[in-house]
Amino acid sequence: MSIAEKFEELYGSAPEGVWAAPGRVNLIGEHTDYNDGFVMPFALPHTTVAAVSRRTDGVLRLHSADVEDGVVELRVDEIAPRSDTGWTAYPAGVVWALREAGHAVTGADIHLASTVPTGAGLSSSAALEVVTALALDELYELGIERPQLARLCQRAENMYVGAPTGIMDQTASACCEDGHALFLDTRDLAQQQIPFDLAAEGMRLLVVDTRVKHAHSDGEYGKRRAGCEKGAALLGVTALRDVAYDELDAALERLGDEEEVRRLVRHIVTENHRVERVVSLLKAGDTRAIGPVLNEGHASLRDDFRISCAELDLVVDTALSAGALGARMTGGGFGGSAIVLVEAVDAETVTKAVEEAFAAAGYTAPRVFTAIPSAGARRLS
Ligand code: GAF
Repeated sequence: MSIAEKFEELYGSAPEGVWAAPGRVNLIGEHTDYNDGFVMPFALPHTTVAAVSRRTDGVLRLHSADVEDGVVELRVDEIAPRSDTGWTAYPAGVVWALREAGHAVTGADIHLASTVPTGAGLSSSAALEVVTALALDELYELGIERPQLARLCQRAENMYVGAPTGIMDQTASACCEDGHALFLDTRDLAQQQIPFDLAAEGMRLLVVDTRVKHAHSDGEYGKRRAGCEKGAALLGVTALRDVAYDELDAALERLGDEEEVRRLVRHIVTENHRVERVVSLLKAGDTRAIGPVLNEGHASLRDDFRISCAELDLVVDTALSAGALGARMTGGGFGGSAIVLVEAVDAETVTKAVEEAFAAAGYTAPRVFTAIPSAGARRLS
């Protein structure tokens, strides 16, 4: 049954439209987005699809093919931050954020279905938020530009769901383009679409989902964010983005014995520099040379930011020993996925090596797939 047919079965008439928004992989630039820094995600072919119709009676009905909740019914004038905790918080949070921004959204019937793996660090939450926001933006003719739509979705996640995340995932889902990675300056949301077609160059980027579930609303993400903000305050800057790479040593010295803050600052400043290096290498057509930069990024997340885990480290170490060009964890950390850059001819060997290492360690078998840079959110029908 198609998503539109399911909508009709649930709600008694055909949807006004069907939209899709993708999950993402981040190539480089981790935890820099709440430090006004640089990120470089690209959209996956995996999407969350929403069939949607407007309502005028203040009722919001939500249904997902992926959970067994049945139809959840809410009232748009009663939904409030932190009032629900399950999957419905994401679409309801978007309705709340739109209304709070002054947009007259008077209700909706929504049916969702997703192929974005959940808890895998691939932004299933952002896909859910962005598809809801785009559908309502178009149906209610709100005329919100994509970057601002992403901001509203981030607000829903921060205020309504209660996860203190940055702007990367929602912007990736809303703004990425087929065959490109998105170089985003999270300070002013300036974007550059960078051509990223590994297949044409005989390479592949593998995503290895460790199956270790992670969440952003628990304390560790927030602790890193608070530590970065403390670092910026101690250094007298608006955000760690303002610490230039060649001023890093001096900045670390000024932080004295604040050892934990020093490590966080070192990661953010070097990571912003790594994004700029990857952008330069890709623009120069020197794609293979990004491999070592990815490796440095992983070491920094593991040793300085301390958000890796044994399973992610095993993917990276095994893949590199088996001949990968570069590898690192991607996304928020504490589980989720790693990315592995390989020559296409080595993809199978590297995949097998990782699978065998997981089996030998007694870990749940990882899910491995090739990431194809795909289109951002769009209307399907
Ligand atoms: C998660 C967050 F949602 C993003 O905003 C970003 O901070 C990322 O972790 C780490 O780079 O995906």
